[in-house]
Amino acid sequence: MKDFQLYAITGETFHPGRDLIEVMEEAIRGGVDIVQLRDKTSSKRDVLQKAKALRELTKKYGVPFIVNDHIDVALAVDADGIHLGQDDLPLAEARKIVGPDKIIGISTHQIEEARAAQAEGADYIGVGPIFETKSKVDVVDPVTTAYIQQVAAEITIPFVAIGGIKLHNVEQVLAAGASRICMISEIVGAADVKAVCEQFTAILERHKEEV
Ligand code: 3NM
Repeated sequence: MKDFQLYAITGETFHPGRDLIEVMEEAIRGGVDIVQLRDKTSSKRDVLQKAKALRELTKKYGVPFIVNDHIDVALAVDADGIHLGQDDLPLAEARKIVGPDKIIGISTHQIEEARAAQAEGADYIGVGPIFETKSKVDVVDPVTTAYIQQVAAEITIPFVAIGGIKLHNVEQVLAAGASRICMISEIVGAADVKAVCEQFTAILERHKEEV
């Protein structure tokens, strides 16, 4: 898969009154290079409509588009991939449905899950929640940057750090060995979405030069 560094997940509760597509376009223009639609509450029809609009947007900018959980929606709009949690369809069954060419990402919260995801053929894994977050219900306790260090030392597929990442703590995440970061609230809840993404992009670029 095409590599990425700044991953934005949708979270409409963080931008009341603002259009989803407008917010995500600002994020992409600020440097977001992969987008995930994550919607745990809307009807399948509404998720499909949002996915269609995001597919069009991401295609326009050449940015990969991932759908969380809804494999049928992902296939219907020809998304680039799907993202699955530990309680969603197992990777092997999902792979049978989407075929060899779609990206499959898996959320992991401990090294055993990371090892399993890699062994089963995940294209990337999520590593988190690094810090406390209110963006995910039933979230496990923060895994801290120690989990990033563990994954960086052992896992060879791309991994992205997630959960409570903010401008003020992102340096800790990068220092622990992550080179890809994923956020909901700090990006889509920002007063100036593009400006925040530009700041993250600059930090990531600076970090790349340092390592
Ligand atoms: N997955 P925010 S943490 C969607 O640990 C999600 O797998 C997590 O939102 C995981 O950037 C999380 O607002 C929420 O903290 C991320």
